[in-house]
Amino acid sequence: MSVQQQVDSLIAQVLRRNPAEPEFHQAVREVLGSIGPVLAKRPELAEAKIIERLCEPERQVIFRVPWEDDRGEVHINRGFRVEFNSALGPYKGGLRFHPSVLLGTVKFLGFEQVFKNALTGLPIGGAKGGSDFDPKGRSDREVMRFCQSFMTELYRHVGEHTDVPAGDIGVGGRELGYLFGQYKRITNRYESGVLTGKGLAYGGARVRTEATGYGCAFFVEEMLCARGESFDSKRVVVSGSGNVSIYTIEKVHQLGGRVVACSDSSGYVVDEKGIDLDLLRQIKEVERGRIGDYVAARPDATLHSEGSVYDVPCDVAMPSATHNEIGRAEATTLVRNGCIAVGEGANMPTTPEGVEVFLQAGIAYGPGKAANSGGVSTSALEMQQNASRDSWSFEYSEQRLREIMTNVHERCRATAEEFGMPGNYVAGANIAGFTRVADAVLELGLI
Ligand code: NDP
Ligand code: 2IT
Repeated sequence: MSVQQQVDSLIAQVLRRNPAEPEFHQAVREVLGSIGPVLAKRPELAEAKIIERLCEPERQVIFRVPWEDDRGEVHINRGFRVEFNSALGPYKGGLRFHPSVLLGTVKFLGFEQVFKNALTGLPIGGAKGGSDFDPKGRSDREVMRFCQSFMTELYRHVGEHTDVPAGDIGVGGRELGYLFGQYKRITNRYESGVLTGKGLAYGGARVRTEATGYGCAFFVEEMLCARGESFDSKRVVVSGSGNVSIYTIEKVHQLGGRVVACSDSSGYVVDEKGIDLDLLRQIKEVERGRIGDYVAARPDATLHSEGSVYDVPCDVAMPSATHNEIGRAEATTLVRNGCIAVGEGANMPTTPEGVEVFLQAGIAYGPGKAANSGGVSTSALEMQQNASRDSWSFEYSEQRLREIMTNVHERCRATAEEFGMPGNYVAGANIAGFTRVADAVLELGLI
């Protein structure tokens, strides 16, 4: 069988064994689509069934999460934790609370996380979890009751040496606080290392909150620099207006770019003077409001509820909301409007058709598993600080993050070049991540 036939047959097997999980299929196709050259060089990987092992989670936990709202009505949600691979370290990855969450969503994110975490070079395995709970419009007390119920089951499966969750969509500082409080209460252990993204008051690490957005900006800066460019005076469009978006905007502004648009699920705003970050943070972090509130306070800005944020002409696009937000049409518009770089703060925000448009156009395209790896990397730094009961300064933590992003960029760049695809960060990230985790799996024997 040729390598291509081997890959096709492996993909067909994943599709057959995991029906009705389109995002998981997409993520598997994306990684397997890049690793043919490695399989050709190293037949021992296929012999040891490394791909089959990487496509099968080590453990999948699904549980009922009952809770009561402020009016006394009972709700039943579903909780997930997919522990994908622990060859490189304890399972590590975020929790997503969003009504769209299904098992296939969590599997795609967990699969992606394995290779992302491997790419960072840090000692962390891959996992993801979450629930179809919708925190939007819920009171703090409702969110607390939900988190307590969620942790009442999850606590059995996590631990500083076992599985270390963090935040993702719908899970930020507030939720992690409630989750940690309940874990501590049930286990009677002050085990800081069981979660990352914690508040600074109870064992959190400086820069973790900012890390994904900052790291993505650093990664894009590296890609621009490799082409003799910089953020200086660049027009930037960021999708979303949550944790990743806010700190992407902050760092892009510090690096000399101007973010002219951002969004949420209700629409997007354009502010030619540059997004006012203090205002955005007040609306999103403090008031938990909608993007339209921004325009009410900034008369020069405009609100758009039709079309896409990618209709706004820009030099750099940084998708930071959710998966599959950029299809062929959005990618084509971006390229046509002169976009030269895309850095993915979100996980899998671009469809395969969109990726093809970017690669064909030859723009600098940084896929999520490379560009957004600053978040989980800083989580690993939080684990390191917790294990040594230490707490680093903001400056030192940011410097570590910057070094990590430079290294991730260099690993992707050099790997793409080694395999004859210079400038292709998709191939570079997938091959480098895959090789590191595959080598570890091989050495651990048949487990
Ligand atoms: P938040 O919950 O803080 O923000 C999410 C943002 O994306 C909101 O503006 C939200 O709008 C928007 N959004 C979410 N789902 C949809 C949807 N289905 N359609 C349109 N807009 C949507 O999440 P984060 O900022 O933490 O996460 C954003 C992305 O970054 C995700 O893809 C996540 O997986 C990825 N990521 C996060 C990391 C982290 O450390 N937090 C690390 C690496 C990647 P609305 O409020 O209207 O729903
Ligand atoms: O997708 C991701 O990398 C995250 N949501 C962060 C995971 C983590 O463990 O910090």
